[in-house]
Amino acid sequence: MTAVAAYIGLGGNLDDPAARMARAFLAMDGLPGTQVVARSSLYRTAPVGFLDQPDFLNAVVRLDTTLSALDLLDALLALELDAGRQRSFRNAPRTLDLDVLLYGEQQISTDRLVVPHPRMGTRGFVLLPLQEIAPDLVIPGLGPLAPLAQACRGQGVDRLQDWPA
Ligand code: PH2
Ligand code: MG
Ligand code: MG
Repeated sequence: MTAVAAYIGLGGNLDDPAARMARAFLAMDGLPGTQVVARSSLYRTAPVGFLDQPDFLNAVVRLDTTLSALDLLDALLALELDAGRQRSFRNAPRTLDLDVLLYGEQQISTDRLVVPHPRMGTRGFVLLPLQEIAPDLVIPGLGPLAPLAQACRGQGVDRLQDWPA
């Protein structure tokens, strides 16, 4: 089976999210039929949606994977649980969030998964890290990434230099 390029958004704002994201990066690389082929820097980002919570760390990785989109979703949900993720309310603080942003050029709309991620087109914490690793990307249904990312400047998304060891 040929591999699909999938882009995954990582985020967290509780209990050392940088270390959790670094572990998630290795864990994703270890999924069946899956390799991490690019990763953005870490970004410190102002919370979106529910504002009264700590700043987030965010990043985006590209996976090449032979997993189906739903198998990939299930694998990422399992990694979130491993990281102690609890679901209290929408946009709540969290230890680790792993979102399927893009799965090849596919547009997917099922009960469990909508791809492209339905809110990614206006979120600087997704689009700016994504632009770092895939500047020429065209997002199915939304068009070229560059102008979408440009419109998100000013959302309080700051690139940090290093991932933790
Ligand atoms: N995730 C959300 C809601 N708000 N804000 C930032 N800065 N980063 C996130 O990852 C984030 C958010 C829902 O998943
Ligand atoms: Mg999310
Ligand atoms: Mg999520």
